[in-house]
Amino acid sequence: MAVFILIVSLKLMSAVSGIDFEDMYPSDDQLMGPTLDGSSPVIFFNFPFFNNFYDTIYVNNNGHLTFNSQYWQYIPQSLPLSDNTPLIAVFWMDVDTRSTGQVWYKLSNDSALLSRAKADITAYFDLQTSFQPTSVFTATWLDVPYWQAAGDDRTKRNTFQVVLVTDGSTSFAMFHYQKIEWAGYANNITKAVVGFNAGDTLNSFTVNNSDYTDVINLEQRSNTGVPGKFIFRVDGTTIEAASGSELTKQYCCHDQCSRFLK
Ligand SMILES: [Ca+2]
Repeated sequence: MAVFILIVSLKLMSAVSGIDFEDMYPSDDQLMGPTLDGSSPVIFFNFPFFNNFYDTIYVNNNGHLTFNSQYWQYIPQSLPLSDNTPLIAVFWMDVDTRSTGQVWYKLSNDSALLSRAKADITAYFDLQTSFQPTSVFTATWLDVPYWQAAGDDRTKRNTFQVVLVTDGSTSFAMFHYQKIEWAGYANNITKAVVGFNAGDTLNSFTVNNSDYTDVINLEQRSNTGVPGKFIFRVDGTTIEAASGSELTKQYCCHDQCSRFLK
């Protein structure tokens, strides 16, 4: 009996995951080639971010998006950055897709997808009931390993996604964490960074603030009530978190101020 319980327990433990894969958005359009620190070519996409308007975006292999140029930096940095790079860190760590794992992205104005995005946004932002998105940009890191993973870590994979939604003046970012099995190098001292950087060296918002445990458990956390699903409004001076059930306990915004949400 004890063995049976142990087996069941192990299966339950291994089944822990974040947002269901079928609840992620489609991104099956452009596939980035195998790369260590490469980026997509320029993608023309109008997106308001931290009181600025950008008309280009890049998907970078190491778990981030940038607006003005490709960005190869593989070592996650504390936010705000000191180098004037506006950046969305979905899961900033040293991804390596040279032998396995894929990074996909897709820009769409498909009406069904826009309706789905509108429903997602208006479910959590009370003042956005009239919001009519005009485009959705999705990037997905699918079963990606990290650079020089050794030992047991060689089989660990992460699957996560960012969905950008905008009507041209108001904009939102959804983070979807389906499976997070690694969050740093073997020593776990360098950990993934998740958040938003305005690029003015002053304004930023960091989702995971404290330690390795925070970021390795992102798939079970949320600001929407759905494990592994976060939504933020990102067009203004400050980042606004979704008003759903707060499963994530710690946030950080604007330098080092931190606050607990419920
Ligand atoms: Ca890399």
